[in-house]
Amino acid sequence: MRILIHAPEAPRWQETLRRELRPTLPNASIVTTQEAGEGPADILVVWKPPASLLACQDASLKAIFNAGAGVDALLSLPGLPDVPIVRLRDAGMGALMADYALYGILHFYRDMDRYRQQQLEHHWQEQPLDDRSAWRVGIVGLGTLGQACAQRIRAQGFEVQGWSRSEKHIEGIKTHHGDTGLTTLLNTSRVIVSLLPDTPETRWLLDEQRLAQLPEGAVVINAGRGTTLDPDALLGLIERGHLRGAMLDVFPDEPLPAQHPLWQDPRVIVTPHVAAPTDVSAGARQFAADILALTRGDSLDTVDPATGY
Ligand code: NDP
Ligand code: OXD
Repeated sequence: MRILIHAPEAPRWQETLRRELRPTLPNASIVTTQEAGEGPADILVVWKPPASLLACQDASLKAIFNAGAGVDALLSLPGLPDVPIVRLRDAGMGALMADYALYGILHFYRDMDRYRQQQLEHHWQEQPLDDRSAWRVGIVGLGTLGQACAQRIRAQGFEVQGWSRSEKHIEGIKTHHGDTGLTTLLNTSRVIVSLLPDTPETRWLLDEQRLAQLPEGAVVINAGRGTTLDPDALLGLIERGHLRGAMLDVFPDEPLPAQHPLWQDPRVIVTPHVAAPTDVSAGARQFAADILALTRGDSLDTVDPATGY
């Protein structure tokens, strides 16, 4: 079996996959495109691969393993082979994403945006502290990462609700789905944390009309995909005073262009797509277990190309 890895920014995939697979698949050849070049494989492990790597695959390809949670970059490539696609499920990202979301919520809830401004003006003034109950958090996209965030934020004493495509029942979390569900969630959340994948259905979902459904003074956190939220609409609502601020990790164009007004606005925190880096060891352990399952003919949890995630 030939496992070809294309993840030049994360060299530890090869070493960890080798370690995990050696006891069961001692003869598997596990090589990177950097050392072996592009060519046919039985299994591809890739993060944002070039289309040329897909173009040289043949009938021996059994599956593609996407070394990240979002599959948008992979699914958008022309000539994607018709084989099962497996993506990372959590792989250490849930805990880090929950840190990120919690940081953003506390930043605004504890008035750090206002204290920062006061500091710049050398102005000493205590801000009245809200009760946590006034800061209901809405998680838009209640999947692996959304649920990890929901549980942690709830454990910190915030009321949490969430929205997903399918109906869900999660203890302690009010859940919504469908168009009306999204409106209800937006109308009743002081902060939203968006963790949506980029799919044909979610693209530009959080547009001006939907963002305006948030109550006055609400805060937006987006760490899913930049294409799910219209940044100009967001900025307009902040400038008009309807929204208080935002923390954004993902953008329609990355890196965020140097001239983009989001860089300048003190009410917006911009981070460079770092909310939840993958724990490569955990990811490689998942993929090793999945590759072994594949060799046994067991069914795998795979991406649905029709829904796009
Ligand atoms: P999941 O696939 O587990 O969850 C996606 C969630 O979005 C699910 O709850 C799904 O609903 C919901 N969803 C998808 N389409 C729709 C729709 N049309 N309407 C309503 N809800 C919808 O993904 P993860 O939680 O693992 O990851 C989420 C995203 O986070 C990734 O796709 C990636 O883009 C991003 N990401 C960002 C990182 C960063 O560092 N900024 C790091 C890692 C991931 P349902 O539950 O019903 O299927
Ligand atoms: C991912 C990401 O999708 O890092 O894994 O954005």
